[in-house]
Amino acid sequence: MRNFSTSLVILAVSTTLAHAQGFDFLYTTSQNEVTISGSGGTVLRNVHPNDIMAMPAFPCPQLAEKWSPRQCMITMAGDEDGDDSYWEPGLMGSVDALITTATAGTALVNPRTVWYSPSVALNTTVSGGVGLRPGDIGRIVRTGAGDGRVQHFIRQEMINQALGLPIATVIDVDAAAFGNNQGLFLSLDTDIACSPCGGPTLLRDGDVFCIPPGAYTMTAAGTIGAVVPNSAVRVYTEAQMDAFVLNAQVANNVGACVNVAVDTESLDIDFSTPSTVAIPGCTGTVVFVPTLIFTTETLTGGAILTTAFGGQIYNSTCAALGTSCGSGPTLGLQIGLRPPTAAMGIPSYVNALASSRLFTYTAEAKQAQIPAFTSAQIDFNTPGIGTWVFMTFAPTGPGAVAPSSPVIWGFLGFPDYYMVPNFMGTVPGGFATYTSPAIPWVCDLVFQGVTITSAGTIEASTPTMVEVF
Ligand SMILES: [Ca+2]
Ligand SMILES: [Ca+2]
Ligand SMILES: [Ca+2]
Repeated sequence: MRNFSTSLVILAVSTTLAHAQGFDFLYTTSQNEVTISGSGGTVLRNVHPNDIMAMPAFPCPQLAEKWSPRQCMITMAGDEDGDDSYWEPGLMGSVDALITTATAGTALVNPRTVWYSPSVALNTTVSGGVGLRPGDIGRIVRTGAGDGRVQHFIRQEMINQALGLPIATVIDVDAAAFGNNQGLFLSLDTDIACSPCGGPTLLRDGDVFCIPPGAYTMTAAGTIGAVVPNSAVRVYTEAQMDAFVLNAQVANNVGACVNVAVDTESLDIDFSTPSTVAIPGCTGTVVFVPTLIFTTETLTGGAILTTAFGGQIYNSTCAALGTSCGSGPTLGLQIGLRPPTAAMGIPSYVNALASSRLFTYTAEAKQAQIPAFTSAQIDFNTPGIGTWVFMTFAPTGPGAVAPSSPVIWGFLGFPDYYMVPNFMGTVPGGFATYTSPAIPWVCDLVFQGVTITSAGTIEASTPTMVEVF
């Protein structure tokens, strides 16, 4: 053990953190997919719509691995539906919108600091309050009241106010981008008659609208505290989004040319093309619309487009993130996912997207529920040369949630550890599986890894749970 620990430190400091030019991306898929890397044969290869994926800018061609597995969300959320089981594979349905409030390309984000919108509401047994609804953008946090609480970046009620809708209207945010000085750009999942800036409007699911910087106030916590009623500005109609898609001349997963948007599914600010379009806002103001990266429901194969130059396939640091119309299907390889066949791309469209600078360190139980007297197996994706594996017992019973505490020495990875950790063993870096001794009790367990980075920091992996029945 001493030997392992010593070599871990020495070898870890001899490697360098990748400081890449260009942007790393977080994204989600609309369907189950598989990583092109195969993720070392671990369960981390199996991608679900409630897993958040990381696609680093380098190396080329780009790979994608899980960054926030659904097991991380499940651990953070606790037994949110009060059924006395932590394991909820369909938690939140899908992550259908993602934003980071850190300056893209500079600050690191983690699963506690990104903001997201679900397609299915997080239940409120643990969180209390309104929870995290499809019309909200928020995250699962620990507060003074405990773990499994929800912090909102913006609430459904405020979006309704900005759109001139009755505040209790049920909506589903399915695309979002935010810039500190640019505003909050959104798209909804269904058409709705509303009254934003400019009066009565049939807002389409393909439309993109903005709550401009002058129309909201930020709280000290960096969330939106209030909005001006009827202040939302439709910045692109669905017809304009159709035109961007058509102009991009991109193929879908069967090689057909895509010429309509149907439903705008993800948005991000395109910092690589920093031009803006000025459009009239309310009360004599002007809204400056940055170039937007976007995806639509029609972009099976996972192509990613930009509004730059009237609509183009977005170019990452490595390649165009889509196949040009007439050159075969968009396969999914361009976003690090494995196509079902050489001639057919992934069925997913990209469902949420946010550029950031990423650190990936994940854990996921091979099986979330195991019988007593069997071993738990935990798959790790470790940056650096090894992981110390820790385990703790989680509270049991309806509405239980595992208590976490800040990792005060970490800067890059998951910011919390689950109490009280017991050291279990080690696994090598990269993809590796930890196998526990047979567990002779009925219990709920949280597993988490710890590693030392090349920067000399001690970092924690995302947590994962195992229920022993
Ligand atoms: Ca449950
Ligand atoms: Ca949503
Ligand atoms: Ca939409």
